Amino acid sequence: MSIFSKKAKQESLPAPLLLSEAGKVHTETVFYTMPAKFLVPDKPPFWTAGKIWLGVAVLMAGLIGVVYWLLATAKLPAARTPVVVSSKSSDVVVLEPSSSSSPSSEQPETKPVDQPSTEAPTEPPAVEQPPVEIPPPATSPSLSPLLSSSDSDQDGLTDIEESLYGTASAKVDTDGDGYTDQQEVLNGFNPKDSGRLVDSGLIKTYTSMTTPLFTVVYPFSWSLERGSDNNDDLRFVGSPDEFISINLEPNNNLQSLPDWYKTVAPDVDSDTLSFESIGSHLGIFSSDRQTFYFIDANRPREIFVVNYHSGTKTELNFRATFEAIIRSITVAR
Ligand SMILES: [Ca+2]
Ligand SMILES: [Ca+2]
Repeated sequence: MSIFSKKAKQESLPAPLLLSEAGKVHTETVFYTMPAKFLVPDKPPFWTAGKIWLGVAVLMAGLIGVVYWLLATAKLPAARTPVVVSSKSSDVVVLEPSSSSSPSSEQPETKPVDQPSTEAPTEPPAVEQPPVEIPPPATSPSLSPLLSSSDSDQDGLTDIEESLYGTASAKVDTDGDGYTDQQEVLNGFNPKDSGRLVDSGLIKTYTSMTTPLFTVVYPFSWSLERGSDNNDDLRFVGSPDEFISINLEPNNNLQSLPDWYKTVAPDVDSDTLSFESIGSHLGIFSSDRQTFYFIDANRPREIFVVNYHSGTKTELNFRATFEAIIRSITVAR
């Protein structure tokens, strides 16, 4: 067979069959040429991408515009409302009736209420206790001294004091030594027997907590109360209604007793003040004679204030004992 015959035979044969890797048979694809006018330009991908980008840009611009519009419309009501209210006279009129009670004044009213309520808890503690501690001087000069209770033998010791010291309420001089019972008690002697009162067992001695030390005696059966462990605020309690107190008031400026006294009782006429000697102490009595003030040379920066608290009593049971306590105060050098 010649070459030409073989070639012709191949041209007449149908498209050859091809075997894929899997062994399946399929027909080879045949491409045909088309006229140029029907051909798609070479730049379709480029134009397609451009259109996409343009579309995306338009869409984004639209979205931005929508978002901006939404935000603008959302803010407008809140921002414009007050403007409209203030501009509309009708709205102002509506507000005025409610403000007839002056809304601007209502708000201030609520605030002050809140402020006092917050200040209230801090203010109540402001309780003035100093006046309670200040010994009651003779703020009313017209106060007249209370009388003493029954004194059967008229020796200056009430019947109650006679029993306190164990003396005879019917005898002026119980031990018959020539001195009355009152004289002996006031001067520190035993009214029942010879010797000193301090050795009789009828009294007790208190020694101060502060210096310079001072001592004071008081009836043995009385109780002692102290203000605190660090000071010498003392109370010698004779009965539920009666006690005698000792307080030391500061006198840092070393004022004279009358000058200091006037600072405590400014209403008192200084002309009515007179010094009296109670034992070795030169001091001033209040007009009711239930408070005695004196300065001891060994503690010049303090005022001794000895007070007889009689409570609701209308007569005094322990006036001699009150004076005896003042006399017994002794300050160490
Ligand atoms: Ca008496
Ligand atoms: Ca006597």
